[in-house]
Amino acid sequence: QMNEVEVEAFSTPSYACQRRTTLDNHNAVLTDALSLLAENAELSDEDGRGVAFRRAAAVLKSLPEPVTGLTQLRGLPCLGGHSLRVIKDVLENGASSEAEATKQSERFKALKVLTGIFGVGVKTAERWIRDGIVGLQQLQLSERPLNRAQRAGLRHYEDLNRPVTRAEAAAVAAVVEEAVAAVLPGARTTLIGGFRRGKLTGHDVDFLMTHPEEGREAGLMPKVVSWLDSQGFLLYQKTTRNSYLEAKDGPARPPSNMDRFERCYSIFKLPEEARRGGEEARRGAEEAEPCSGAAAASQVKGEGPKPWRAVRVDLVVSPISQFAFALLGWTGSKLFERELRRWAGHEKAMSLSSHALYDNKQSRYLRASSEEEIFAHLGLEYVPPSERNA
Ligand code: DCP
Ligand code: MG
Repeated sequence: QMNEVEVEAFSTPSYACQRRTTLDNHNAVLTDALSLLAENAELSDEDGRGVAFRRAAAVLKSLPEPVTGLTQLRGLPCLGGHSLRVIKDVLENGASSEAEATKQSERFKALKVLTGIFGVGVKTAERWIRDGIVGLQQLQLSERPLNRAQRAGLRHYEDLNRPVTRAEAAAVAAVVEEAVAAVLPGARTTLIGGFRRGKLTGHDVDFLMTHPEEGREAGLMPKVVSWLDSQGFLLYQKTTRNSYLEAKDGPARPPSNMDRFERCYSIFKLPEEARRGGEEARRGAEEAEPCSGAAAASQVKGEGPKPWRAVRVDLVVSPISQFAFALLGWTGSKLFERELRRWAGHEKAMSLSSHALYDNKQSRYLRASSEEEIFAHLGLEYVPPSERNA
């Protein structure tokens, strides 16, 4: 009996936005298993189950120490029966048999490969799998009609499935900043998404652009895109329109994740010298003079690696009046965002979007010019980006 009380139970608040979750995860083996099952559920059109696994993983990510026994988890929120069975399995056997079986399953493997193509969603992947297409070669041989995004996705499959590093993100940032400065002096560019949270790698690089004078941001996106295109930086781009109009007395948004900012989904062609960074590239050119001729010649002959890589880049534009909401809404993590909206709705009778915060009781919008103010409106302690890694 004495032994059982020795290990103290953890305790934690139930919404991820009430917790501080750094990248320092002490329970990676457990959260990897739960995240894999979440991913499988999402790929199987079982979003409810997916969220349940994501919430369970997020609770474990926020713990200050590794979990060693199930008794420590008593009283923790978001740990349902299924998640607890997975955790028990890992604690007792070193791995989750369900996660391992999922990883090995032909269906999961095929869904991963096919949805790994930019422009291919679960529905399309499932249709292809039903027709016996489970890999890239089969897809190419099948001569399925592919849309422009999917053709680009297939062409750059390898690059786009290789994690983007911080150095590469910085190189992309330099290009985007140059574009913005060229087309609208005074406009501001902010790195958002995972890299703003301090992640070392990402699947893409996300940017938010605005101008300190309301309205001056209008038309910025097409100008930036055409500058980038004219400089040869774009392998693919699709811009979507801003259709957000603030209702006079309605809720902030219909219950949807889709954002109505002017947004650009793109694939950048990032030159090797930009990836190495301006400074280093310059030094390299001075010191390596004798070799550079040979390197150039081998490239002309089609030898050696290609001197660039494809990188997924998302650009978003917001008017300055919505900037804080956009910044908060696009910094993530996805679960942190979902939990913020759930907290706002369920605990505060407010609706939060990447555009605004609406108070349903007061029937009015709550203004904010910083993330800190939004947390305050929501009655939450401020959580900095590096601690939003739920
Ligand atoms: N976002 C969101 N809901 C979505 C899509 C995006 O809340 N359906 C927000 C939260 C994300 C941010 O936008 O953090 C950027 O989306 P990404 O898919 O790029 O996710 P991350 O940048 O966090 O991770 P990574 O790019 O490393 O996969
Ligand atoms: Mg990202």
